[in-house]
Amino acid sequence: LKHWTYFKQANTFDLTHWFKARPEGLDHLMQQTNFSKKELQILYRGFKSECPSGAVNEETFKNIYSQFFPQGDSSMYAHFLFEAFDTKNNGSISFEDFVMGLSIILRGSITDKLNWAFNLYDLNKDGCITKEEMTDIMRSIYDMMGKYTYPCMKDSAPKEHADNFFRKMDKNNDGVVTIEEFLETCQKDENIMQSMHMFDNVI
Ligand SMILES: *[C@@H]1O[C@H](CO)[C@@H](O)[C@H](O)[C@H]1NC(C)=O
Ligand SMILES: *[C@@H]1O[C@H](CO)[C@@H](O)[C@H](O)[C@H]1NC(C)=O
Ligand SMILES: [Ca+2]
Ligand SMILES: [Ca+2]
Repeated sequence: LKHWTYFKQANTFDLTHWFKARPEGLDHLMQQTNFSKKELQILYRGFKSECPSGAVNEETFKNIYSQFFPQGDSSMYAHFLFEAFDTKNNGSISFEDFVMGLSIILRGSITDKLNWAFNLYDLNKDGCITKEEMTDIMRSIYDMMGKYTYPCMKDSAPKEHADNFFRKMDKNNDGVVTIEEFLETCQKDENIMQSMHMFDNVI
């Protein structure tokens, strides 16, 4: 989770500003997330130093992201991730959106995490994952990691990864993976649970 380590290193401390504007803010966030007051303060410090306006737009998000993956092109994956964090779908991630997502990723139950991942992979947010969506996600991850990281990687690798995903997940063979299929397969399959850790490294 190198990104969040980076956020922790940021050094402006300006929590009072944000919470003054919403006195109920801190208690509310402590109830909504699994972060302590101290952790929220550290996260806020980092957030505020990257995004003094108090919200992140997609361009800023992509810029921050690209610093972690200088060897590849992270813009597509950052775009998908942005849409998963931007729960109000209005082009801006507030501090609340940010910590809510982060809490699920870092402190949520397995089911919370899987639901979050499903929503990320479901690019058009229509409730099911198509093979095209999975291929696009895989391609964005390969692009981000950089082609040179995988000397033998073929251009067909993202597609093969997506096909493999579908062979495991699409139980009724109707061409889409639903949340029920996703949860059922993930919870039963040790390998998939392992590969979810790949997700830990790129989020
Ligand atoms: C998005 O919505 C949030 C909360 O409703 C608001 O604070 C923010 O200004 C909005 N951003 C844009 C770009 O409309
Ligand atoms: C907090 O943790 C509990 C237990 O793991 C989980 O059920 C809950 O959904 C989590 N909430 C968030 C927002 O992470
Ligand atoms: Ca979809
Ligand atoms: Ca299906």
